Amino acid sequence: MNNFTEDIKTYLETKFGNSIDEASERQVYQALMVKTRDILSQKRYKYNSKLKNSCQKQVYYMSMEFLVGRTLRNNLFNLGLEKEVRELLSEYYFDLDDIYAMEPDPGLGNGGLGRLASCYMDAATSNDYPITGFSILYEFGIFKQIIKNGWQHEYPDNWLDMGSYGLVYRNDEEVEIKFYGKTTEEWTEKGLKISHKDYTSIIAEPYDLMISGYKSDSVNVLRLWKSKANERFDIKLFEKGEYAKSVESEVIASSISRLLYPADDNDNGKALRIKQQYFFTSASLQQIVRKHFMNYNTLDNFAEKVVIHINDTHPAMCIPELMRILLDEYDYSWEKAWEITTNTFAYTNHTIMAEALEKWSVHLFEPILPRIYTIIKEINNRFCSWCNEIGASHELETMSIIHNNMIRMANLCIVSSFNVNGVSKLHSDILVKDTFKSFNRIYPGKFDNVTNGIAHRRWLGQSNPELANYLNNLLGVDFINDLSKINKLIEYKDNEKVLRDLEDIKRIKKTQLAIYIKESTGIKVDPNSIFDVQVKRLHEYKRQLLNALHIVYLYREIKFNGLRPFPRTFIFGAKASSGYVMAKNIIKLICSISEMIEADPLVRDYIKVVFLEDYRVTLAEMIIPAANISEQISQAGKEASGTGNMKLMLNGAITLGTMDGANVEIHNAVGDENIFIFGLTTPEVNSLALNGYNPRELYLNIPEIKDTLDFIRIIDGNGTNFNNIVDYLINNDPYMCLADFISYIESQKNIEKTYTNRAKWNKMSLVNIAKSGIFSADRAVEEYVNNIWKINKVR
Ligand code: 26V
Repeated sequence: MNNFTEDIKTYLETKFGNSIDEASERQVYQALMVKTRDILSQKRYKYNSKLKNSCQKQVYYMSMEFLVGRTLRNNLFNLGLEKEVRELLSEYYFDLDDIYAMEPDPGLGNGGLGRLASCYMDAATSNDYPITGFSILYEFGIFKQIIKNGWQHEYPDNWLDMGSYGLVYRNDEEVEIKFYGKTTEEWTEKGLKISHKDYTSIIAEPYDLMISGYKSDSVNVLRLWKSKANERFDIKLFEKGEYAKSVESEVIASSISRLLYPADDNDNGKALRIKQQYFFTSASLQQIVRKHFMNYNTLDNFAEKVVIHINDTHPAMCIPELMRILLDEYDYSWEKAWEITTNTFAYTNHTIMAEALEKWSVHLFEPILPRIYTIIKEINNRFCSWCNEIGASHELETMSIIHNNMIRMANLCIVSSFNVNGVSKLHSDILVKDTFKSFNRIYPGKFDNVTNGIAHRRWLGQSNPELANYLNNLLGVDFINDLSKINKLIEYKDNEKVLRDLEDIKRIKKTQLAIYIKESTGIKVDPNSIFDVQVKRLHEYKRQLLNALHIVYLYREIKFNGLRPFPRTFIFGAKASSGYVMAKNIIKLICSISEMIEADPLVRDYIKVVFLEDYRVTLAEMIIPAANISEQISQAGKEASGTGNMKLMLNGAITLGTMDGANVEIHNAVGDENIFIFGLTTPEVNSLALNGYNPRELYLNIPEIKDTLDFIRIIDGNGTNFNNIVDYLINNDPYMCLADFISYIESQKNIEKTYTNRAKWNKMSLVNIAKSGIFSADRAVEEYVNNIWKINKVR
């Protein structure tokens, strides 16, 4: 540690010519970022040599998204350096928390899928598993959301200006990626050779982000690829007189890693998205194969030493890319290449929402990636013939990879992977019984489940140190190392003092959040009120609208029917895809309800609505520890798992949820009496849809629904009205908000009643914390390791 202190001082002196007491916060920030990265690089070097010597199997985790969150606090926490650094800085009147706050939150993802990838990198590293993440170094991460007059506006997130200090540029490992052009076949002495001509050449530059493990010697890497034009290639073209073409590489290169697509619903017709996908999968695969060949001088044992995990279908082009490399660059036969490929890949499905299941039009795809397209076509031809042989041809309508001139990426992944998993028990069941049931018939045993998990070291250890320290002292077990030990807390479920202490800690976190809310929205909220939290992407299926309907219902009850409820603060955080009109209208509605309440001297003493702008990892770390209620109210069967539900539970919030995704498993863990479950179940939703769902009838026959919807028509959004939303609910209501409305408000009443019995509430909260052990990412990673990856720890 002395060394680290000295290193910081030396850096400040040599880099800025300042002693630490002359340094600015900005300089101290930079020094800490760079020096922490250097420690990790050094540790990485040792870890790497162990890894090399052991010749063990490794995992490569492919994901278009990693929501890493701020890195400095995470790294200092993991390295056990936080306390010392804090002391050093305070000697010179710096506050470490202010320094932390200078780091941009790298928003290289949209939501749960990207955050999950980061939780798994953290957990696998803390448990000493060899894993490398691959993604894109987006110049602009997910947009910054600003709410103006209730409407979402998007601004670029230029995170690299302050965020690049943690990255290591590895210019020794650049690779070339080829787009467009045409392929030709030539007979050579080695047989039929495919060559790719007249292509546009792009260079992928690797930047490494070190991932530290908690109290461990392991340092894994998240490799982020940045695109740049291939200058050598340009000059050649230029010399050949193809001036226009020489600029093409520049144009494509400058766009590929420019921005993260800020959508998690569909990418129909986006050529740039195809290029992004191929760019990072090709770069990663080329590097993996090259490294393997250098180590073993053969690729025959590739699948024994390498497992490549595909996080949703976005990296699916890994599959034809590995085939291409094996066939065209290493002269493998189709059969041998296919055997290696199908033993290498494992695929996780994260959604059954039809819009989000990726499909590419052949017309768009083929010109961009001519060779990759012919390989996919051949995979499909062989798959279809095989289905004919086994008598499954009648199911090709759903199973074939190319259908109606569209390439169905999930089908490609299922056919080509040795394992396919869903992300919660319910979701995995739906995959085999419904979405992919034909595949399950022809590939028995290929499908399984790994319920998601969260990095509790971040979501409790770092974001709620008050609770973490308290539990540490109380339980005397290292649950930060092993979350299953948190179960010991259950022994205190009737201990009044412990229950009161937990309530006090919650109050501290609520007070901290209340200060932030005041600063950011101007709304003064009471930490004694119930903090009712719904934070997640804005989607119709997640039903933020149902939550809003309940608030309007309460508003009316207070205003017109004399209801005097226990005070409640409804807290929302949600980004909408930039082109998602309904989602943006729902944000506007929530903000307008908030204003309406604030303008009403009677109602505002009982309920408050705050919409916190720019929901992101850093904000989640502030909101989640302060929550009393965790709203997980998606239509049953739609939320694959959810992971916010787990983070909130771990921090003592009680779930108000449908039987959807991992809520089902939370319900199982805590028991019926420690959760609020409402609404239709998945089979009920399905049969209602089948028999014809009629929301208008509900509107006409149920006064609570009618009054609420009629009232929404007269809410004034500063010139905007919400008739469109009301009409949508009455005429269509695709996610059945109205069908679940009465059940939802009943549960909400029950919550209020329960909350006023503080002892009972606190006990429920304690049980939730105590039972959260199974939702640790350590458990999930262990399941991936044992059931799918079959890898060992680095020793
Ligand atoms: C889909 C698409 C579609 C094309 C446009 C870009 C894009 C970007 C992301 C996605 C991902 C959609 C799937 C997804 O986010 N699933 C979520 O995964 C979480 C982790 O498993 C899970 O907890 C959530 O329930 C699930 O919605």
